[in-house]
Amino acid sequence: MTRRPFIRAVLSLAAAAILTGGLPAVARAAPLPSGPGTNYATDDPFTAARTRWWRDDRFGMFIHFGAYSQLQGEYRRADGTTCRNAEWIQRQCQIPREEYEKLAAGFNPSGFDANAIARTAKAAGQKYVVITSKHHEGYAMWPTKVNQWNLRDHSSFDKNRDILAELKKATAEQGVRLGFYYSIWDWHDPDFPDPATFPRYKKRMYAQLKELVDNYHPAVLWFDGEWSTDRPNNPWTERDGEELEAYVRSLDPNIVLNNRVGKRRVVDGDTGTPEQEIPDQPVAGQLWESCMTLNGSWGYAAWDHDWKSSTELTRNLVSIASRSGNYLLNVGPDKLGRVPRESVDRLRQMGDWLRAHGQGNAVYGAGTPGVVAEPGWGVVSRKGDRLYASVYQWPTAGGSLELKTLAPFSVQSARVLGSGQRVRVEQGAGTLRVTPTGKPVNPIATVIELKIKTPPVTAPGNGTGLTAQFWPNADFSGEPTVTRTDPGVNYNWKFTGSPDPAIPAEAFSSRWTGNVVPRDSGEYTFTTVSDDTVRLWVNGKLVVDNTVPHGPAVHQGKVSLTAGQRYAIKLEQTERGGEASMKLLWSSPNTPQQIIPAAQLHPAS
Ligand code: H79
Repeated sequence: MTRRPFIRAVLSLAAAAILTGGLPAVARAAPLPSGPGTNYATDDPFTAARTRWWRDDRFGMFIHFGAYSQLQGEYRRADGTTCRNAEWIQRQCQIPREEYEKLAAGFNPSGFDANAIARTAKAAGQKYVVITSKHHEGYAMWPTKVNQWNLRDHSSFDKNRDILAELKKATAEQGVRLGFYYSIWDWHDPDFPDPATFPRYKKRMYAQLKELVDNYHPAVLWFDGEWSTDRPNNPWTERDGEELEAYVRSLDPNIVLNNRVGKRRVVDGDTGTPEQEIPDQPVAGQLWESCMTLNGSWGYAAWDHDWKSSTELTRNLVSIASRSGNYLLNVGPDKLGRVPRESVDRLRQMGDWLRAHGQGNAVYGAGTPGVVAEPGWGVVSRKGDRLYASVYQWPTAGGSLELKTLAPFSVQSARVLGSGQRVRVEQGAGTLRVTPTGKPVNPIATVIELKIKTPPVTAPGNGTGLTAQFWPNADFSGEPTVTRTDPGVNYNWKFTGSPDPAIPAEAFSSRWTGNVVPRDSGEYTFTTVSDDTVRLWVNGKLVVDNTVPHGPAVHQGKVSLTAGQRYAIKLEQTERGGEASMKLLWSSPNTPQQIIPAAQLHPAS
């Protein structure tokens, strides 16, 4: 991205001020990247320094707090009947706008204690907090200058308080990061539902996001409400997502973004967002984070006593970490801003488990084990040369725990965290039998740590990338317009971008050729993220083959490779209109999922 000359920046600022009709201008020091030659994939989130903390931290606190909290989950109509919901209460209970505004005017969360919340997160072992800055109701929880529909200007709350600033300070003091949820869908802004006026809403949304970034420097922006609906209408499109993602990255390139910044796809943002569910294996092509409630509600609901047990919650966290995901676990403060005792207790119990005997090693900085399959009696995570077997069903006396091995390794030592008992380990063909000799340490999960040794990496790699060729047509006809060496295949061209300024965004074809050299031996999974078509050959074998034009799609193929050997590789992609992307990742028992790095790739000779 090149910088505009200063004078043009000043002119564009002035123009923006005129266009927004007195609203805070969306200040742009540089134009947003777009057009042929733009690649929206700024780095590989699986390995980038930017996402390092997020990939290691694994456990965050979600906070749903808004004007809806004032109702505490129940709306009493004039006729005496009641209707129950939490953060969707305005819509689901069809509360008239004027009445909802009247209720919000009485909102006074005087008991909101940022220090207590930050301490609760810390005690739970949660390393980051994501709080709703604005939910679907459109009510801003900070003193935004964009409108009056916010906690300072439309409430009975202390005008001198700013709960997001309080939370920023309190979390920083605890060494916990802070991020913001922001709903694209907005039930309050009259310009939102009409495509004709939607651009005016978008300007206000951009201005609010700039306030959030400039004033609070969030580590995460967690978008939501990006889906299509007609009650009320949501005009948000993939193109809007392309622009918003570029806009947020222009405000602060370090922010971790979820995929609801676009349309919740593998090519949107940095992180996938399974909601109220846990994938049963690592998500292909994208980092991921499961968000879940502690009971059945996001916002506070006085009637919801359906609390999950700390056993279930802790096992969820350990299971998620063993599949290289994060857990964003929600609390909903009541109308005074107080986190329910039941939530605090459960979080505290999770923290107790994580702190005890170093069991947190099974979670923080840990991920999928690679060398063993997930067993039926618990889960196994891995951190470097340690496997952490979190045992949910402890074997009866003399019984053993079986693991199916997926690659060769030896076990150097084994111990039960928090117990001096001996652990017998027998390695068979394709199996590992682990036999503890004593009692489990605790009923949530008892962790067996195995120190392992994998074959040494004999081919660290000295490659530079693949030969890349690009044609300004969708069928590889004629000579390529551009030939170069690409350090990896990590492209998210979306609608406006393309491989090169000389390649038009609407129709092109791409081919990468050369050799791939694995660092170690084993079965490699090649993953492509592509749009509109893809074909991948490894060692002459066609392992991914989809020539039916598609939107952003993930395909996988497996190939057994030997360390240090050169294998011919060829990848083809075509763009036939709309969006385009092409990413090439791999994983193996000892290689976590990532864009295939340049060091393991060699151009065609
Ligand atoms: O912020 C939380 C939820 O309010 C929000 N995302 C999380 C993080 C969310 N929005 N939608 N959904 C979750 C799922 C949508 C469910 C729906 Fe319905 C089914 C919308 C309409 C029917 C649930 C049930 C909401 C209203 C009735």
